[in-house]
Amino acid sequence: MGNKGMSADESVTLTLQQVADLAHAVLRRHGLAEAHVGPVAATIIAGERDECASHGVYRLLNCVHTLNSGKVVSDAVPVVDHVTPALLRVDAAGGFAQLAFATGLPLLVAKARTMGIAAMGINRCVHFAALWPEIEALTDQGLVAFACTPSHAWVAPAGGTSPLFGTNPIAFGWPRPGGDPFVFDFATSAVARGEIELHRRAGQPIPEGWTIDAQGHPTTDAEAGLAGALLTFGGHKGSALSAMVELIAGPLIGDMTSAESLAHDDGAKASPYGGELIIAIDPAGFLGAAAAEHMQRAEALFDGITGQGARLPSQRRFAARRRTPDQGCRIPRALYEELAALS
Ligand code: NDP
Ligand code: PYC
Repeated sequence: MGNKGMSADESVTLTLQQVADLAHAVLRRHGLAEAHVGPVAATIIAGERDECASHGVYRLLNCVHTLNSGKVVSDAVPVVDHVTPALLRVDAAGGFAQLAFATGLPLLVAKARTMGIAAMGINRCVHFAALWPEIEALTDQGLVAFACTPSHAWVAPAGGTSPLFGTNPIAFGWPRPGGDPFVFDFATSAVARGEIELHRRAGQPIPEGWTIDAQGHPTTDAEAGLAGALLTFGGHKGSALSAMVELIAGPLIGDMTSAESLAHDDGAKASPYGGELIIAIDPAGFLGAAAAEHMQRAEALFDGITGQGARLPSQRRFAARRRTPDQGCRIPRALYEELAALS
């Protein structure tokens, strides 16, 4: 759900600078340490710039709630552990994931270049953000990237009716010569929970197939769906992918599943807590000097998609990114007023 359908009365338009000022002011006002303010705000500003409303300034409400409920360490100092030549861990020490990611990024890139492939496990982090900013940080370096993280147990496995999985996003990026990277980033639930929350705030019904209510019946009522369970995308296929995220960004890196994250939350309704797995692959690892030639060959695949009128994932986002610096970002007036009061 974007913010495009709103009337002028229902929305305010902010410049990107105003979005940035608002994000910084809200985070500082609620005690987030200066080292975290920039990285956390950056993902929120990027979300608004790319018209990803579920992970733009709306997320400031979750940040403030998580800070106020003591469920994030506001001044955590991430610690990097060089595990093997191809593996590193970053202990986020209970802080937001963004600073931990930024702290580990240079070593992840260096290891991927040396080993051809490298993986970074982030542990003990609070994760509320979209994954594509992290993916783009790697494709910007010419690396192929994958990332995933569990969240809170909000999603029923296919065939079941009780929340067990998180909304568990998976994201992938492929660097492209001279253009925007190929990036997809989506929840393994039918939709991110944040999207349903936006529908609830706007008093709008949700499409069939997103949720079931607490009695296990399909519902288009956002409130009832949030109180019940989200469904996975693609039935058993999304369900298996969601289980994979639980495993490889949970027990495999010694961190929490979504059910454990929700238990740790203990009713606070703060952002999810646990781990994230990021994998970086250097095309030169397999291909050496032939990397450029084969990356160029991959372009035929993208041409084959767009050539038949289909669009690439992230194409909408990149178009928004080119537009918002001039046109600004439209934000629901009620949300803006709530955030302005928090700043
Ligand atoms: P969507 O279902 O909207 O899917 C998003 C992805 O699909 C984007 O890459 C999008 O590109 C692409 N896409 C959408 N429509 C099309 C189309 N018609 N053709 C081609 N590609 C398309 O998003 P979700 O609700 O599943 O997730 C939204 C965000 O929520 C993600 O960024 C995710 O990381 C985040 N999230 C974070 C969680 C966390 O725990 N940290 C948990 C769950 C979600 P485009 O952007 O260009 O439209
Ligand atoms: O929208 O599902 C979601 C979500 C969970 C954590 C961050 N976003």
